[in-house]
Amino acid sequence: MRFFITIIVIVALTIVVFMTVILPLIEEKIPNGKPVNPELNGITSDDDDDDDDDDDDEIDDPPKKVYPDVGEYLKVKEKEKHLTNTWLNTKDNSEMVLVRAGWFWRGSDETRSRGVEQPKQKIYVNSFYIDKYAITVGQFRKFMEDGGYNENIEYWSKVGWERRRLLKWERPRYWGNNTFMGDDNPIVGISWYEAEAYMRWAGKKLPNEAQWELAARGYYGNKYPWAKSKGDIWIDEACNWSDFDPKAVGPKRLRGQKDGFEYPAPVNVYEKYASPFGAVQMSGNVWEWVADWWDSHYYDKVEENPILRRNPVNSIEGVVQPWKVLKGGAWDMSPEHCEPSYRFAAMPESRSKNIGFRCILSAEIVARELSKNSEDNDTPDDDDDDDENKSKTSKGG
Ligand SMILES: [Ca+2]
Repeated sequence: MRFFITIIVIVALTIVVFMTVILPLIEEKIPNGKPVNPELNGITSDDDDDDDDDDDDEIDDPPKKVYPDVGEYLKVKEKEKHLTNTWLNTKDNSEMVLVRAGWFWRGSDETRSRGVEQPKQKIYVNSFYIDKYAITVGQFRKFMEDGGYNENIEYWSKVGWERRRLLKWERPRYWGNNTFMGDDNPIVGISWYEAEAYMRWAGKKLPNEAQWELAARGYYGNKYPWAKSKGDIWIDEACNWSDFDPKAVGPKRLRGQKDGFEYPAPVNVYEKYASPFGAVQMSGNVWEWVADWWDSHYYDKVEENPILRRNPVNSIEGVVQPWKVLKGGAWDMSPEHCEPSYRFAAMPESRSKNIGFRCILSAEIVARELSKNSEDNDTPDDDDDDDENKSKTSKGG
């Protein structure tokens, strides 16, 4: 009997010791019972609640309200308060304007243009800077003087250089034609590959279709760039389009009776009709090459795949339609073509007198330059680095 009592006491004591001493020690070694990702150096993210491996459906749907609601916009602004509203890319002396990250409406509900702008959809784009103006003849001349078409093969992609050799591109197609040669006129007659070589020389990139459209329309899917201050209606004098009057006789038939220009206008005309971010002539004057390959069903694909709703860019060359996307309309196009939602396309080898381009820089690159500059300013330094390939903040507003 005594033996059994001793056994029961020992078992009871063992259980008590296990519960009160050993168990807490074991639990302490597994904080919150969560695995820690060694790649994150022990840091766990705020939304670390889902530890399932299979969280493909974690990509957020776009918020119900279109960004920016003021609170969210201010949050991004606070996070990026180091970014200046404007930037000067000193390599090609181009003013650039900041477009802050956010969701925006792209596409159009209108059933015109073969339905390629549908469905209208919410897209998220990271912060970037875009050229305030299209690249000019004067800027392109600098690229040429810097050996852009000659031995500087590093400016060209492999495919671009092959095309240049094969098709004997030595200069833009209309170079020397006075109609297109004003220094402040947009460069035209350049293929997509020549635009690509320029952007590499200038240390910039071509915008993708989503970036271009956000820069032109703003977050709310405005129909026209000037909507912010002028209402969202077509204005004959707000951009250079084909205001050609076939019924008129004599000089009045010419394009330019309403907007002032029969052929391409200098890039700084119509400044007061700039986009919400300050980009000028996002409608009319010249079509602009963007990075994306053409796909008439691309918006459907984006709609079906939530991952594509953030920073979408179509990098797949079409087999039947190996074209690049063009945006913005041109001096010889109708108002409909000049709507920023309108999608157009051309062979990348096309060198048309109504196609030009502008460039972008990611906000990360500018942020890096800004912090470099502020470090430079901390130490007195008289060196003038103007001819180096680096950028500085613009003093202008
Ligand atoms: Ca015109």
